Amino acid sequence: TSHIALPVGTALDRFIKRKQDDFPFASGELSQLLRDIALAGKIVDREIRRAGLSNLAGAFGTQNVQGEQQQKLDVVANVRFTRAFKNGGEVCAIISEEEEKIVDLANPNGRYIIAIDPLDGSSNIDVNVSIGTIFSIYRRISPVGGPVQEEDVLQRGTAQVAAGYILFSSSTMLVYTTGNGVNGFTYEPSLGEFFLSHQNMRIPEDGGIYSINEGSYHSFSEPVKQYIEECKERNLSARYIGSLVADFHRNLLKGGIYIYPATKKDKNGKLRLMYECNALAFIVEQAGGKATNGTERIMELTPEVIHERVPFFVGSTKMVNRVKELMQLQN
Ligand code: AHM
Ligand code: MG
Repeated sequence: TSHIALPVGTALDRFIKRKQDDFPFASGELSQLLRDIALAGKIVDREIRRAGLSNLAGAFGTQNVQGEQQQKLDVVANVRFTRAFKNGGEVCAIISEEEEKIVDLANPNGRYIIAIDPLDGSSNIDVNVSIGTIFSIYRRISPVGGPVQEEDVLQRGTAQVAAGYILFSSSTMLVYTTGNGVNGFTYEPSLGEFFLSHQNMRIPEDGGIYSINEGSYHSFSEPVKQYIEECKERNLSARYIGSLVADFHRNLLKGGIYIYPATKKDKNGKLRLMYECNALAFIVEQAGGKATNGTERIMELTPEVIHERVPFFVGSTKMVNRVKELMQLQN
């Protein structure tokens, strides 16, 4: 990371450049890749902002690979990000929540792999609620020049070289880490630039918010139920937008825990290890928090399939530790 702390208000491009200057022997590909993501993010932001007017929102009539209704903006976002990675040339393959299989970008010299949920929380689009993009960046394992292998995309979260999210809300923000802390940038649409607004983000060690879809209470395991009861006894605030990036972002700033546990119906919960959990786990750890599936650290899980789901407990260290303790007592 830079030896000089960059001031709030620094433009994203300059920020990335200054960080790059600290690694004179690095190729600069990762920096370029982050710029590509920011640019695609701006394009998606534009599509979202005009969605209501241009009749873009609404069911697209097809379903994504998880069998859910796919909204038109998901498709748009998927196309925009894919195109940015294809044209940028640094990425050889993508795995996306919107694609059943690995997408080989025919950039055989690309040294990076992307795992992305192009637009998470898409059921919220029609009702004008915040949505987000989540991404992880990995270095490919197989030799450059050859075909992409499964081992390239099925890496553990600990292998991420960078991860981030874009939150499309009352303002649009890009938050990312390259393993040296977390920084947040706010988009200024009239200038078309992201500016550093949240320097070296840290999640409070303990928090006053718990976020879970409590409607499914009766299908949670006993330790999860017990943890919820404890939250109530402590008079914590219940906050659940139902849009992962927005719920995560609020808890990151204010301190709290987000839980999507196993339910009777979904033994592994709902969220995807590769597109949602690993990236947020990397960010939360870099901000001083924790992420677990109840027993193990999210980033140490070995993925078996690209669309794998996993129970997810993420947020302030004390809160995650407590729910983990309850889970372990039961086992
Ligand atoms: P999606 O990837 O299909 O958009 O679903 C993920 C979303 C998350 O944003 C959110 O946290 C969760 O699903 C909400 O699920 P539920 O409605 O079951 O509480
Ligand atoms: Mg999603």
